[in-house]
Amino acid sequence: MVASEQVLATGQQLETLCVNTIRTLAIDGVQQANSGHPGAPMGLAPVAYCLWQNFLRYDPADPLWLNRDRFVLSNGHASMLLYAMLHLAEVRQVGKDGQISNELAVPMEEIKRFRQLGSRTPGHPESHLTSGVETTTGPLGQGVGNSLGMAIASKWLAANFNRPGFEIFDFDVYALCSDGDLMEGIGGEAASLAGHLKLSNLCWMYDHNSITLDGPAEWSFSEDVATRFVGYGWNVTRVVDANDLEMLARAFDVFHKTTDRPTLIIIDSHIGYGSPHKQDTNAAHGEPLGEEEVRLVKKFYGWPEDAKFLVPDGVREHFREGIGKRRRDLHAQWSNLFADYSKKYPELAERLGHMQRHELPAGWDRSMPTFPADAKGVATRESSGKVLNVLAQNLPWLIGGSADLATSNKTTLKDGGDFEAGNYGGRNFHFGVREHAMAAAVNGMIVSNLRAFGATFFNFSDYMRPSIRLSALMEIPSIFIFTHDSIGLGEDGPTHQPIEQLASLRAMPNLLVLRPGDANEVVECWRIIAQLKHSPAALVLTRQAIPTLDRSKYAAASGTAKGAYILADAAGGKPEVILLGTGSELSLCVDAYEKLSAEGTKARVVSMPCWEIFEQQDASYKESVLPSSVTARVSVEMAATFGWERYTGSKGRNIGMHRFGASAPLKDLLKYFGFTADKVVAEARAAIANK
Ligand SMILES: Cc1ncc(C[n+]2csc(CCOP(=O)(O)OP(=O)(O)O)c2C)c(N)n1
Ligand SMILES: [Mg+2]
Repeated sequence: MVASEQVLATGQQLETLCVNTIRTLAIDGVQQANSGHPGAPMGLAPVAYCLWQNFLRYDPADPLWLNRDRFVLSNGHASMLLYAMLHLAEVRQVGKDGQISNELAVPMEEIKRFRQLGSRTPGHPESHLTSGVETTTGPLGQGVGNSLGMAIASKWLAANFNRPGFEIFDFDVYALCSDGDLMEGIGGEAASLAGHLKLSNLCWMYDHNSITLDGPAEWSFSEDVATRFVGYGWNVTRVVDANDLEMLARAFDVFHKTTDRPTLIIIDSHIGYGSPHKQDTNAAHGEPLGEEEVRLVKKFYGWPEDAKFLVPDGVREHFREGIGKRRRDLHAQWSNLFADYSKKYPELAERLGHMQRHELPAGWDRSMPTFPADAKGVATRESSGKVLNVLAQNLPWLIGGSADLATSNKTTLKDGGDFEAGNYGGRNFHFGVREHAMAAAVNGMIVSNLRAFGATFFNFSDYMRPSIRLSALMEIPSIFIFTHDSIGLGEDGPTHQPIEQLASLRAMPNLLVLRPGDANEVVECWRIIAQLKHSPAALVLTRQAIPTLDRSKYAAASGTAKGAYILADAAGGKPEVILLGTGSELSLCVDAYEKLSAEGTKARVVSMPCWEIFEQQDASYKESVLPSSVTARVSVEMAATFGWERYTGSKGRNIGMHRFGASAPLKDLLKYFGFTADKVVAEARAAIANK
C-alpha cells in the first residue's frame, strides 16, 4: 500500500488532511534541515489554510497581480508555514526579468532544501529570493510594520487610480503575527498609526499561543492586548481555538464587514499542536522535534509515521479547487475590467505599468534646477526640498512624509494634499513621532509599487535602522531623507547631533549613503536616487546654510554620479596633498585649497558624496581621483572618522569628531571642535611633512 492511501481522504476530513499536510511538510522540512521552528507552523496551519483556501484574493499563476491581497508572515520564524502554502497553492516563480515561469516558486526539492545554501527556502522568508514572499520578515515587528505600508498603498492606489465603475484597487492586507511582534515597539507604532488612519483593509491575525522562546509569555507579557487595540481604534475579534475553521471563517467575515477600522483577530493556538512535549512547555521550540517525536506527532495526526514530505492524494486537487479556481475567476474578472480601463484611461494604465516595472516616465528629470554660485549659500535640506518638489511633479507616485518634522526636513510636497483617514489620495504623510514604523511602512509602500520616502533628523536614523537594513537586504529602493546631519545643527546639542551614524550606515551593505556638498550636488544626488531600482538610499542633509560652489571655477557637480570626483586640482600637475570632504565640510576643503594654492602648495579637493558609488567605479577611475603615489591626504567630516582610513591611508590624517558634540551656537562649535579652514591647512601641511 502506498503511504498516501493510508491517510483517509474523504469528506470533511479533506480539510484536516490539508491542514496536516501543511504541518507535516513544516515538520519534515525543519527535521531535514535539523534547524528551524516547527512549532508555530504546526499551531497556525489551520489559520493559513482557512485564509488562503477561502479568502485570499490571490492568483498563484500571477504572483505579481496588481490587486492581489497581500499575506505577510510577520512571525518569520514560522517560514516553513509560508513555504508549505506557496508549495501547495502552486505559486509560480517569477524570473529576474519579471516574467512568470511555469516553475513553482517553492517546488518540493526546495522544501527539502530548507535553510540550505542557495535554496529558495531560507531560514526566514526573503522576498528577493522567493516569489510569493511579499516582504522579508524575521526581525519581529517588521512584517506588521510593512503591512501598514501595504494597506496605505492599497488605499492610496484606490484613491488615485479607481474611477467610477472601475474599482481597480481594493486589495486587503493580512499579517500573521506573534507575541513578539506585539511586544516590539514597532508593532505598537504601526498599530497606532493604522488605527488613526482607519485602514479597514488591514487585518492582523495574532497567534496568541501564550509562549515565547524563553518560556510562558506571561513571564514578560501580561497586558490586555484586546483592550490595547480597542484603544488604538481597531476592531478586535477572537477565535478561541485555532483549529476551528468555522470560527476562523467567521472572523474573516467580521474583518470584511468592518469598513471603518483595521481588524485584529486574536487566535488562541497551541504551539507545536499535536506534539506531546513541545506544546505548553518552556522547552525551546526554535528547534526540530527530533525523529522520535516526529513519529509520535504524525501518529497523532493519523499520518503514516514513516512518510516524509508526503502530500496525500487529493490535497493538491483540493487546493486547485479552492484558491486555484477562485483566483481564476477573480483575476479573469479583474483583467477584463482592467482591459476596459486601459482603453478608457490609457495614461493611468501606462503609469501603473511604469510603477510595476520600476521605470521612470519620460521627462522624469524635466525642469531640475541649477543653483547659481552663492558664498552664503543654502542649507542642503532647503535645496533638497526644492528638488524633491520638482521631481514629484514629474513622478506622480513619489510620495512620503516625515516623522513629525516635515517643516524641518523640508519634505512637504506642495499641492500634494495630505493622506489622512477618509482622504487617501494625498501625497503628504504624517507618520507622527514613529520613526521605526515609518521606515517599515515606507518599505511596505515600496514593495507595493509606490516610490516612497520617510524623513527625520539624521540622529534618529538609529530609531529606523532595523527597517533600513531590511530595505537593503530586500534590494528595494526605499528613500530615507535625513536632515540636521552633524554638530552643525547647533544648539540642540549632543542628544540631537549625529556622530557615528554616517560610519554605521556606510557599513551597511547595499545602502547608498549620499551626503551632498552643495545645492548642485543635491540635484545630482536626487537624480541618482530617482533611478535606483534595487538599493535604498539615505540622503543626508544639513540644517545650516552652506555655500553653493562656483562651478565655473570648480568641476561640474555631475561628477557626483561617480560617487567621488576631483572638484579642484593642483595647477599644472600632480598634487602634493589631497583634501577629501563631504557635505558641509566640502567648502572647508575648498577654502583650505585656496589658501594652500596661494602659498604655492599643490592641493587637490576630492568631493565624495557617496562612497558606495565610488567603490563601484573601475580601478583606473579610482586611481585617477586618488593616485596611490599621493599619500598626503586629509579627510574632513563633522562625524566619527571611522572608515576614512580606507581613503586617506596610513599616512593620511582625519579631521572629525572623536566625542559627542555640545550644545552651543554653530560658530562656537566649529571653532571649538576645529572645523576651520586654518585647521585643514595645518593638517595638510602636517600630512605633506609626514609623507
Ligand atoms: C527583533 C527580534 N528579536 C528576537 C528574535 C528572536 N526570536 C525568534 S522567535 C522569538 C520569540 C518567539 O515568541 P513569539 O513571538 O511568541 O513566537 P512563537 O514562538 O510563539 O511562534 C524570538 C525572540 C527575532 N526574530 N526578532
Ligand atoms: Mg508566542
